Amino acid sequence: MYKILNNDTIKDYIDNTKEIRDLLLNSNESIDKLEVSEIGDGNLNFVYIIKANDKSIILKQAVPYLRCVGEDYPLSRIRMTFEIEALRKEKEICPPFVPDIYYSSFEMSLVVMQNLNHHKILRGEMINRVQFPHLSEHISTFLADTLFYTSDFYLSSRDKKEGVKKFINIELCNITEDFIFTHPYEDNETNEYNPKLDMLHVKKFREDRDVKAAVLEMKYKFMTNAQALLHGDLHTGSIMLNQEESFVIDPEFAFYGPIGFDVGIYLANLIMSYFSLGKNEVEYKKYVNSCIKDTWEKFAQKFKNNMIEDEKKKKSLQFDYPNGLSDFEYFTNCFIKDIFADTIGFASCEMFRRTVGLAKIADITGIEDLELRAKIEARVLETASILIKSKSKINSIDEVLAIIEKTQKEYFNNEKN
Ligand code: SR1
Ligand code: MG
Repeated sequence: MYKILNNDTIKDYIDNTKEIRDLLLNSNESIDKLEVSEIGDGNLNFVYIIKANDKSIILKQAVPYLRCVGEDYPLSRIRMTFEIEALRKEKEICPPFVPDIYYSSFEMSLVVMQNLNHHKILRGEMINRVQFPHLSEHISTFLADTLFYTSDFYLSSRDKKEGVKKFINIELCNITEDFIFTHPYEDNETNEYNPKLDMLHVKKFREDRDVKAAVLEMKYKFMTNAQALLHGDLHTGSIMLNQEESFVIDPEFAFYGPIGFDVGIYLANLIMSYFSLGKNEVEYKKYVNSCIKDTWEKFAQKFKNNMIEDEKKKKSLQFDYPNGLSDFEYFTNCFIKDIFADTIGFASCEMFRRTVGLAKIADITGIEDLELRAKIEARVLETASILIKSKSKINSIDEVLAIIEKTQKEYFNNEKN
């Protein structure tokens, strides 16, 4: 029977769950040996680290409400089922980038997994200005492989539709539909504003016909375009890493959606990290810039390679003629061009919502000087507006970087100090 665990009751639960007990204790050892602490700082769930005998595990439990709002916002625990199933699928496709799962219980809405105690959350590391040489290589592979191997390009029609059915994640999709695609563009009570942000910046994008039309287009795609199994919440807080390894965690928002959503959410978080940097942080800016460029370019190349290699293996009759493979390659370029426009569109929506919506990001909220923070937020909103309106006309990631750079330069040039 389901019960919400806490620091005290968790020991008894482990005592009665042999699979977990055996991970930490010898059979004759008492549960008093267990050290438990709750370390979750996310918006949805409770996360415990449990240690004994130099061993440790992570236990993550979903509660029947949205943690960051409280019990007034009920949320079904079924999200843990989606998280467990998505972790399993991602592990099958990309083993080096997904933590090991040791135990799971649908009844208790919990999962027990590898404690990544030699790894840290990417967002925090970016705030501390740490560089990771393999990050873009790893994340681009994770994106290209999870998104390709769950798509119609790779799966049979039946298997793909079974996948779509398995991952009908109504409630968490609803959160995204509300908090990314709806509330930030209306006067909604859940929105939160930096008191120093001039509301004219908010009015400007909220009353821009072309922004509104583009946001609705992205929302509609999110709701209808079941291209591949998405992580669904791939921001920099969903990655744990060190200098050698990177792990993608927290896929409870997983569902079949548009490929550009995962790529766009991740790039948006890099872009906002870039905007949070000061004028003189030249070296780190260069690094974040390279992450944005490399992630997109490597992802696009790897996804295309996956498509071409798969086509070579399948040798479909449709392309069985002398120029067949190069014509298929032409198709892969057209496909990636569409994904790029979607990526820019979804990235822009993430930038709007992280600025005026409920869930913010520490890269920017951590800036204590509210006036300075407001200037950064205004730049994020302006850049998101430019990007979303020109998403179909932008041909390369370098053009995206040039738009970001231009907004940043104009701001620094207007600054007196
Ligand atoms: C209302 S929940 C806020 C956000 O937390 C999650 O990490 C998702 O990004 C969601 O939109
Ligand atoms: Mg999360």
